[in-house]
Amino acid sequence: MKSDIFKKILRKIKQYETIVIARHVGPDPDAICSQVALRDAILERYPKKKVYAVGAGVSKFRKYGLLDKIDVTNLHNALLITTDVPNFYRIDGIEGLKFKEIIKIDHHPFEENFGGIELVDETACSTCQIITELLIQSKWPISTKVANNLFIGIVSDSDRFLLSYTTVHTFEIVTELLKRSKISFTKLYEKLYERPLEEIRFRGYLADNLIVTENHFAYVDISAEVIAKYHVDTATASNMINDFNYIKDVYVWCFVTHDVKNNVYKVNIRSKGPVINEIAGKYHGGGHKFASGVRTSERQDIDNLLKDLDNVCKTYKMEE
Ligand SMILES: [Mn+2]
Repeated sequence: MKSDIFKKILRKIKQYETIVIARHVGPDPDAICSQVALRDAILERYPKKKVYAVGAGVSKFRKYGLLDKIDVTNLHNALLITTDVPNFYRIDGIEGLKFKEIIKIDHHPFEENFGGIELVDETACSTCQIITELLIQSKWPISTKVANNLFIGIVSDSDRFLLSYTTVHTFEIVTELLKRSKISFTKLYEKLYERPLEEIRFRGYLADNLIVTENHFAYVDISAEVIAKYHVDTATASNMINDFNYIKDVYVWCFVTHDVKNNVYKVNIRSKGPVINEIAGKYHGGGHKFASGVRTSERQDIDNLLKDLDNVCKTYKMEE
């Protein structure tokens, strides 16, 4: 029963003096907001505890709250809570941490057991949805600061309740969150969706340069020169992948960004039907059935991946 796991988690939080909360590398708003909201909620309930949200900061997400710059190697007997990450190696900022127990809270398809308490709800639209549920069950008061972040994480990961992971339960949880916290949620959209003009122009480039195959597979291969020309960064395209959701007759679409500095190709893939996470898995990637990513330093991997994605569209087209 989910409510039993919630109780167990709340008991562990009560029990530990030092709690470290971590999420995946290359965070998105759900990852950042889930860890920051959980940290703040625990601190509001237990002000004397030492609770840290760790991992590399991302300047554009500073508006959701600051991360704790601490040396985790000095912490002992900590409770480690991971949010929004299914595999241990992708947890950011815990190197050298001697944690005593671990709790995983995640909504990605299950990948591996961390050996602690596992709260994996693949039906949740976001990790923030699960954290909200946990806080509702805890009966702790939910502050404006915490509620704002939870709402942003839910809205962002479900792409404004557009994606298929959005369920009746999502709306129930959100309704409860809004009732309890009374936050001005429509004001938060500006915080979440405001972007620099450079990004809007870059989105125009993506739309202009999208290649669509006869099998209904669409992709853009973005060079380092283009990134420099538009004054954007190597994460910009991946944050725009959902802007291309409703293109008629496109089944799968993908952006490949070449990050020359770190010698890595970052790939974001979305699908309207064909299952793509197994294909991503072949190239050191993974994710959800219809929303996946890949990171590889090999150009050959990219060429093969694009071929595989085109092929999965071809098969899908024949089955249609
Ligand atoms: Mn998420």
